[in-house]
Amino acid sequence: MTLRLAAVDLGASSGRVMLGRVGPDELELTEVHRFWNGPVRLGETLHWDVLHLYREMLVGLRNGGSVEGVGIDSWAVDYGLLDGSGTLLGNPVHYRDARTNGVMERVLQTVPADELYAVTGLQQLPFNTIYQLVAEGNLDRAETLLMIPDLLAYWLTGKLGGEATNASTTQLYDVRAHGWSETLAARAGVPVRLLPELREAGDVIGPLLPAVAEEAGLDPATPVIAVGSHDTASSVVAVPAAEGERFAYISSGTWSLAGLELDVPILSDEAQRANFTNEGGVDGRIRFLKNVMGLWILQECLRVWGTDDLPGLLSEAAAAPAYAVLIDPDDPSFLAPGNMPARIAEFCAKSGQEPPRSKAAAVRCILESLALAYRRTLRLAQTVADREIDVVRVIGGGSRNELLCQLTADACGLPVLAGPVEASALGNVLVQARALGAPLPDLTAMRALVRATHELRRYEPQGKPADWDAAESRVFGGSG
Ligand code: LFR
Repeated sequence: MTLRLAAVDLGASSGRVMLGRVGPDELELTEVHRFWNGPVRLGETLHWDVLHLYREMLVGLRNGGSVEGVGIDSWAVDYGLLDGSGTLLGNPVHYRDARTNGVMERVLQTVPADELYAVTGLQQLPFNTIYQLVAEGNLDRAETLLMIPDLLAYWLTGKLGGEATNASTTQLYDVRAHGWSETLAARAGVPVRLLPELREAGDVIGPLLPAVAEEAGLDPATPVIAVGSHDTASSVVAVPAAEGERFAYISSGTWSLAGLELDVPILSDEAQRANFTNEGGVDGRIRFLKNVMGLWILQECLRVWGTDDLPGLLSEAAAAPAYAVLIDPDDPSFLAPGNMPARIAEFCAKSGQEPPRSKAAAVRCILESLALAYRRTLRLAQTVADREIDVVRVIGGGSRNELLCQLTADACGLPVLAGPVEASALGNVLVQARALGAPLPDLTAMRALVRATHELRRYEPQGKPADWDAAESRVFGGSG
């Protein structure tokens, strides 16, 4: 039996609707609609255009034709607030908006960082949902908080609820109790009534509302199914690792999420100091990882340069001198949208380096710096989790970037296995298929199906490890 399933997969720079076919030896995706997504500045505030996302989702569903299920995943931490009648209060704000500047520091005076980490196990990022809600100020009219995929699912079905993997990124979720931490919410001044009932990946949310079904050209009985609604949770489902393999993963896109899959969270002082996160995965797994700034810096450079000739720049960058200029991609100055080439130059000025002399040199600088950040993060993960890593699995759009994959293998001194590219959409349809009865009992079975149906590319480490050691001490003072 082959199932036809629609995956709505929203990344920070594009959204897509993929039609998945899942059968005993079959796992295939066809892109039926792709659309722009990104920050929209309105006055002083950066928003998401959530009605545009909703509309494009419906266009994609219509293009895909009849399906047995619909699943939605997106980036994390951002949300919409509904009033008591279910009306959206304002356009959701983008996590890169400046409203959270200084808020984390303020909250930590009331709720100490140790307490937050002991309950949530979450890395401190200025845009965590808890800080956004505090930045929001007056929440009197708000009755329900819905994360972006939950908001879209609400519009499709009329059903309110919060899917757990995405809830785990709010810093209001108790990672050991698998539920909202009402105590933390109350301590931070977030009204507990906002937190919706939780659902797990695989739960059926409900059928389409009749009017929505008509607009999307679908049968109104079509179920919307909760998947790992945090895109990174869905993409980790599709890491094609074999049982027992000692792998690390890098989910590579606008962000690079680099880390390990664990069965239980690590809430030690060492993990907290290293600022590792313990986000909730599908089937109760823990995504023990750090956010590395990712291809965002490169995307912003391309935007500022007004070019989309990435292939041309990458081949020039491959031939450019190695280790000429290095940055710390996680420097807070790279977080907000803006003139990244200028910010790279400022970073160089502060760190006593000449700025990159050409676009290709800047690309080389960004990719080598990312590879170094991956090396540092994965080594730290090994130490903190006391685990060995034999292979780095790179998944997501960035797995197509051959130069970055090779540099990652070189910097980490480990083989890189790259692919699949559409990992989050694959994880999305796999979880739906299981919910509908496909014989995919666990992650091992899902991953075996990805392995059997997708070509991967292998990169062996090359070059001299000592060169990367020297590069690392230049950027990070050799503390790694
Ligand atoms: C990746 C991602 C990351 C999250 C960031 C912001 O798309 O979901 O996991 O930290 O976006 O939401």
